[in-house]
Amino acid sequence: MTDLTDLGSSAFWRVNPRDADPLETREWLEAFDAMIEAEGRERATYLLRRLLDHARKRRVQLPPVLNTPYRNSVGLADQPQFPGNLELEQRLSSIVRWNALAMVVRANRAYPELGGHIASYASAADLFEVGFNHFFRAGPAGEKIGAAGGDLVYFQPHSATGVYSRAFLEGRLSEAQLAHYRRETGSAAGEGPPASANGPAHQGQGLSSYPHPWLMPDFWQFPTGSMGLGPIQAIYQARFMKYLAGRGMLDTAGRKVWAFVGDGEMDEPESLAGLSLAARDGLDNLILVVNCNLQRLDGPVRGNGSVIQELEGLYAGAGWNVVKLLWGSDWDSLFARDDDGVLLQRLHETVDGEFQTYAATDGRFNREHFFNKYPELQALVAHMSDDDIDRLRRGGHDPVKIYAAYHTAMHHRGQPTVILAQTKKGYGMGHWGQGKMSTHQQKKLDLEALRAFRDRFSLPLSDEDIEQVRFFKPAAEAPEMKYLHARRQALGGYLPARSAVAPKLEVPALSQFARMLEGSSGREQSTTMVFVQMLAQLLKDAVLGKRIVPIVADEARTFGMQTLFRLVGIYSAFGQLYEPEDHDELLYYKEAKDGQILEEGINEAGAVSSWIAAATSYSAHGTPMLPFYAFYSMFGFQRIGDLIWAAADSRSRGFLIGATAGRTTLAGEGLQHQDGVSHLIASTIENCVAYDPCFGYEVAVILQDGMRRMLREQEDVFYYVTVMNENYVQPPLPAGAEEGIRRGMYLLRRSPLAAGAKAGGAKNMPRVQLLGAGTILREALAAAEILEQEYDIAADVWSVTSFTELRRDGLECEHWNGEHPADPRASWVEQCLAGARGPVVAASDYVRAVPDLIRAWVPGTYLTLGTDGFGRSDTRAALRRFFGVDAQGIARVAARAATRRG
Ligand SMILES: Cc1ncc(C[n+]2csc(CCOP(=O)(O)OP(=O)(O)O)c2C)c(N)n1
Repeated sequence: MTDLTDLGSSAFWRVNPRDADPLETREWLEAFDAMIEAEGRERATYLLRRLLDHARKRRVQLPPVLNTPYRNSVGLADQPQFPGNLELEQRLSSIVRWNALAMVVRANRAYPELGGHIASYASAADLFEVGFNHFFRAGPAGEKIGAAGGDLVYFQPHSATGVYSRAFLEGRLSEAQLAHYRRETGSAAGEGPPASANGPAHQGQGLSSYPHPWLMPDFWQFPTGSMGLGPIQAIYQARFMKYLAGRGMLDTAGRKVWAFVGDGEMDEPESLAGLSLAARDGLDNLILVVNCNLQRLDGPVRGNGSVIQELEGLYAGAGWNVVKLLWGSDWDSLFARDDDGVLLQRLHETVDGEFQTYAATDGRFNREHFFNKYPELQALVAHMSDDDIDRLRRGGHDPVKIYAAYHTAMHHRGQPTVILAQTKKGYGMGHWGQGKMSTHQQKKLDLEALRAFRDRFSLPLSDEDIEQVRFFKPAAEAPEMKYLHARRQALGGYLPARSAVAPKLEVPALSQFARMLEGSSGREQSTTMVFVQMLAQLLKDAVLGKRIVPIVADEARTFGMQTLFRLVGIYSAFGQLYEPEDHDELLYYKEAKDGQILEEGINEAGAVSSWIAAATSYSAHGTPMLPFYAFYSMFGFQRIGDLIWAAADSRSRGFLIGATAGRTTLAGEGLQHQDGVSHLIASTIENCVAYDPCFGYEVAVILQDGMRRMLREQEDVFYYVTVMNENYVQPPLPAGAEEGIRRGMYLLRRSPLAAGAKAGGAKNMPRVQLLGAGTILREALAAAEILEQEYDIAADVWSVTSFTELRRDGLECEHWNGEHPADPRASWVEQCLAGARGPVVAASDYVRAVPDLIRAWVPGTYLTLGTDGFGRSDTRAALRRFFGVDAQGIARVAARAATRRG
């Protein structure tokens, strides 16, 4: 047998080193067996532990103990009886496979640019189907403790075709919908009205490329299309379900979160980001299935090693229950006869690049290159024909083995489970796709390949059906169709299905926030403090209090939120097993099983995943929650923008609070921390309502309105509100300002000089309109004083709470006016500035592109000031001077513009 020590570190995960003294080894093993026989497995574990301790003391190098042999974790003896009808399930999965393939082939025949994938679902089909037939429970999400709710399934995104295909058989999607896979706008000739910029997001009857709740709100629950976001969202969803239960909000016992991910996808940092949390919190409601077809897009995932062994070590090391699902039932007898371990040895020395080749070749090739390597192995398969060898299935293609693995995972307690399922990419696509290097991109199959597929899966399709690539659905009374429906009925209904049924909640009236509306009576206060006060008040609200989910990523003290630790506690699956260092203080660090705060540590991706779970709880659990995730604004849209995009797709409802916001307001932290862009990025997200308020009363109006829209009106929007750490006196709410605050701008200061001018004084006195946002509004107010005192220029000052909302309103008016030329509407910007004289100068703590968003609706001269470029450290005053957004800078620009005109 080969000496495997020369295989190098790439084979580290597989290799069993050479046995220098087999006889001695056997004696040790026999003694070990005898001990197990006599004293049981527990004693064996104890002895092993002692032996390991002893070996460590003697400085003996330990083997990688987290890896188990390259075999199924569930042994034949522990395998449960398969409860289904294998023949009918086989027939069903073949039909689902066909329709999934047909969708892609038809779409690309007609329009080659549409794309799509065949090979991924071909590898995942059996994994999905066993779930659908035996495990995924559906059920209405419920408000009440004890209400049954279904399982939540995160599907591997580019296998969406298989989910559509099954829903077609179930009668939930029509043939026309399948025929419109990846054609969603309905804008082709004769297919309904063209989608307009402001029209409904989804007008056509087409199916989205990947799972997108935004596009198919009755169907998809969880967006997974961006690799890595599925696994992290699933982990935090499972944790959120424990949180809901821990807090007595909802009984989530028995419900599972299933997530199907690719082995290539496991390379994403987000895929791994939640691993230790899942184990730490003992998320036994989570089952992650990694579809290990050993390939990703370009080639093998670990050509020179073993992705399965690597992942096993990783998950086991993090504390997960690992179930390997590697070989189908036909391997059982081979392993049973593998007395000298030669089969296992051969598997261990084979790297994934070779396994791929074995997947792409036939039985004869496999015999010659895999089995014939050692005489003992050759003998092991001597009784098998090449076809028999060809038919040896990998675990992820054998429903019996899949069932056994899922069953084990379902009954495991105290840990999350990962199932490492070995499959073949492009399974059943023959030499046109199976195991081929380029199979991921395969979108078209010729007639010969389609016929071969039909024969391979015994599909009752004529040559004509094949030529037309017709979808196939058996008659309603066909036994497989009855079986399909019966299975789903037994499991509570059909899924995926997204619901938005949840109670509408009453939110406090604005008047209840009198403290914030009245101003700070001369005391200096930051908007962050106002936000925290408001949050503290909301936590005591009779209706909303328990639904608030404060979330932080280790910055609570930065934002002055530590007072909440004691007030509502920090959620911990284990309560508090230690006496906190500050226990004798009033506001000590309190962890509790029913704690309300989610303290995620330095993990923005995890924190926003928690936020998504809470912000979509109205849908996934029928239980509306109101999450506030407060973070360093620079580490939001920029750092974890893709997750926020997924949140938007998920129709999240909740508040993102960008704290320590602004490029010159967060003074000393410098280039990496100072945010001048988040509002620009926020403006690109259709359902993100973003505000950059300056004063506490503006924060109060915005948050109250947000709660109203999201919880009472149940609009699918979420809010991004920036708050700052600069302290200044908070003025009271000016009479009648609410509407302007909500719509994006209002007149805060009318120039006293201009009032005099009206009365007949300086009639032609130059005048300017200053627009200020965030703390830069205060610079605009100061600039107005300078203009009046030093330049004799009258200046009106407008507080702009949201350039992005103003733009949205402008675009809507534009669209309306295009459709209704006889009944034109003016945008809010136009309405506000209609009677205003003089050039308009806007300044904010963000890049100039932010105020530029409203340029189209500003009459006359419009000059914008901002903080373009990189941030840097200095005092606020120096930074504002540097970027030209200080009072002097604004005044200078305004004066020049006013006098030029004058
Ligand atoms: C963040 C991100 N990067 C890249 C892609 C493009 N992409 C889609 S599928 C895929 C390969 C996936 O391989 P794997 O996870 O092994 O799944 P398989 O198709 O092999 O089952 C890639 C790179 C993506 N969807 N998301």
